[in-house]
Amino acid sequence: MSPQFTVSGAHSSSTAASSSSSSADRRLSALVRHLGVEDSTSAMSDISANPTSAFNGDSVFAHVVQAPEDPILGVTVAYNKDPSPIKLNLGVGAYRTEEGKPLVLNVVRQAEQQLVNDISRVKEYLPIVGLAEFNKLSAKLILGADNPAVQESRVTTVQCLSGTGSLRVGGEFLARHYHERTIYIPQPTWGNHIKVFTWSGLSVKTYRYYDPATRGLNFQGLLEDLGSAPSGAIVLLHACAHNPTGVDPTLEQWEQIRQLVRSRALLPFFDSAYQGFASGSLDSDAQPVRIFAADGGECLVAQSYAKNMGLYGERVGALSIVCKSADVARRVESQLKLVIRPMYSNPPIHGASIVATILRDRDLFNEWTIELKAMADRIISMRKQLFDALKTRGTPGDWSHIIKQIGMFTFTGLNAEQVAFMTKEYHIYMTSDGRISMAGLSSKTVPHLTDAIHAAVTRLG
Ligand code: KET
Repeated sequence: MSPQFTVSGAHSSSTAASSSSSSADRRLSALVRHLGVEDSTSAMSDISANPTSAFNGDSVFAHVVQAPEDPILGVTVAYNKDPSPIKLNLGVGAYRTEEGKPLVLNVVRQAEQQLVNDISRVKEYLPIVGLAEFNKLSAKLILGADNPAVQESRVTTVQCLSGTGSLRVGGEFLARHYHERTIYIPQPTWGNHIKVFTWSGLSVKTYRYYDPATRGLNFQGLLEDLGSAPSGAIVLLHACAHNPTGVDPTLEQWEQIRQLVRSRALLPFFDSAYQGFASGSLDSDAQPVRIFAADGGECLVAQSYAKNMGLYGERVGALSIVCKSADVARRVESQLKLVIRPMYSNPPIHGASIVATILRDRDLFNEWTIELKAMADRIISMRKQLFDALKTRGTPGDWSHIIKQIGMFTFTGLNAEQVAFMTKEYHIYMTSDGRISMAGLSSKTVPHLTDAIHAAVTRLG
C-alpha cells in the first residue's frame, strides 16, 4: 500500500493526481475495514491467510526490502558512523554554536526551571487540540496580535508535532474536506513535503521557483505556473528562508503573489519553519503570512518551534487555519480533532508548556528575541566568512549567492558528484543537492570547508 511519490510539473499530465487519489481510496477502504464493516472471522482469516511462512522458520517479514535512508536525516546517520576527528555535519538544519555544539537557549532553560519548580503541574493528557494558551499565543506570534482574523476569532489553531506534524494534519484535513486535492509545491523544496502531502492523500505538483542560472528566484516562472494552476488548487509557500535555496521573494513580489493567489482562488498553505531565522526579526519574517491573513481570505499556516526556539526534539508546532467566520473556524476545529485523535490522540505537554511560558512573559519573550537574533547573526557572519575565504582562495566561480541567500542554508550549486567527493576526501557531510547548513559551520571549520569546495570545484568542475 505504498503511495507513488510521483511529482509532476505544472504543465504535465496528472499521473500524480490519479495515483494519489487511488492511494487515498485504498486508505479509505482500509479505514472502512478497521471500522468493523467486515466481521471478526474474516478479519482473523486475513491474519492467518499464509500459515506456512509462520512455521517454516522464515520471518513473516522476509519479503521486506531495505529502505533507503532519508535524504536529510540519513546524512546524520552517515556522519555518526564516520570515526574521523575532522568530520563536519552540514546536513540537517540544526543550529550549532561557534564550538560546534548544540544550543539550548537560556530562555528555554529558565522556562523549564519554572515548570519544574511548579509542583502544582501534573502530567495529565492535554486535550486533542493541545495546550489552549500555547495555541492562542502561537497564532498571535505568526499572524500578529492585531490581526483582524485573530481578533474576530476566525482562526483555529491546534498544537501538533512540530512543523512536520502540522503539515501532515493540515494536509489530511484538506484531503478530507477541501474540494481540490492538488497541492503545488515549489521546485525545489524541503524533500519531505512530497511524502507528507502524498501520505495525506493529496496529489503533488510543482511550480517553478528557483533559477539555477541566476541562483535567484524564477519569479516569472512562478507567476506563470500559479497562474495556470486550476482554480482552488492548494499552494505550499515557504513563509521565509526558503529551504533549500535560501531565496525568498521580496515584499513587493509577495504582494503580487498574494493578488494572483486570491484572483485565482488558490488556497495558500504556509510552511513557517524559520520565523526569526531569516532576518533575525520575528515580525519581519512573518510579514508574508500576515499580508495574506489580513486580506480577509482563508489560508493555513504550519509553525515549527524546532529552529527558532531550538526545541527540535521536543516536537512543538502548531497548525492554524484562518477562516472567513468564527462559526466556520469552530467546525473546522471539530474536524481537525477527528484527524488527530486516531493519529496520535493528543500532543505532548512539555515542549508546548515551555513555549507558552516564554511567549506569555514579556521579559522571557524579549530575551528570546535577543537570543534568536544572535543565532541569525552568527549564521550571517558564517556566510561572510565562507564567501571571503573562497574569494581569497581564488576558487573558480561566483560565490556571491552565499551572502545573498538567507536563512539556515546555502544552496551552493555543487553537484552530487562534488558532494560525494567532499564527503569521501574531507569528511564533510551535506545533502546531495549541494545544500549546506550554515548553522553547522563555525569560524574554525570555515578553512576546512573552503579547502574541500576548492578541491571539488577545481578537480571535478
Ligand atoms: N518545513 C521546512 C521547510 C523544514 O525545513 C523543516 C525541517 C520542517 C518543515 C520540519 O521541521 P520540524 O522539525 O518537523 O519542525 N527541516 C530540517 C530538518 C528535517 O529535514 O527534518 C532540514 O531540512 O534539515
